[in-house]
Amino acid sequence: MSITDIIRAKRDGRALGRDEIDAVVAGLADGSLPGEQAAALAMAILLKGMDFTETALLTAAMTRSGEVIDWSDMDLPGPLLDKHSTGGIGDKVSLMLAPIVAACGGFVPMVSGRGLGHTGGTLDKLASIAGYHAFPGLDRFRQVVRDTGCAIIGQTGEIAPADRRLYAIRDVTATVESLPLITASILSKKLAAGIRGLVMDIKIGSGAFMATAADAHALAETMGGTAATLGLPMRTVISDMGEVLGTSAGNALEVTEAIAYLRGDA
Ligand code: IUR
Repeated sequence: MSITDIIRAKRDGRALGRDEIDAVVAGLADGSLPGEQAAALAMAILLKGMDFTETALLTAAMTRSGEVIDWSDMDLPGPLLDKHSTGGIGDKVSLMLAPIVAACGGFVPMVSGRGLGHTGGTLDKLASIAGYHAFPGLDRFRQVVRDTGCAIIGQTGEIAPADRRLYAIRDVTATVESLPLITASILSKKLAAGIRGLVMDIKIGSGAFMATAADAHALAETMGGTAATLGLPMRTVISDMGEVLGTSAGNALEVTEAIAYLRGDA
């Protein structure tokens, strides 16, 4: 089986099998898959789609392409949980929710991204704190989650490296919008962080990355079916991003607002 055969199979609408998907992901992670072949396959997936089984196989392979954080030696006295938002202008929920879940006894190892399109990501907001160390290494990440209940970091080279490479290729080949690729990208990072439960907040409206309800429902269905196939408990919320959440929009302003809210000042 050559990579060209795999691209041709997907181009012609055939479902890919485990060996084919594993070969592609291995080549993405070790750099042996040329960018033009990864781009052609991403476009074939965007045009022909993937079923839940293929999307789950892709997600699992991308999860295994790097480190999968093992928490078992820490005997954490609560569940490992996370929430992910597709993002929108003034969406600062992660900054508030991670400490709230920690205060309730959960543990939140959040791997966050930068903004997409016109929306700012959680990592962009945290970067406005002078000295914030967003790439601390996995040992330090684990310690902070154990000691405080939550930590938010960026995607390091250790977490789902196949996703990092594929995302960079999607970004310049007009293939970001593929639902199976979005699903595998988000869920592989969550699974690599070792979580056991996820809330997925899919935003719609003028301040969101996805503008229409139909797109949001389609993503919810793909993510829900894939998470179920992988045995990850997940709930999906579709929520309105037609206006700023809270009172501020802008990275530093949103951090200030979130801190004031958590202190009970707002
Ligand atoms: N966030 C991710 O981590 N991956 C994606 O493909 C998108 C958002 I779109």
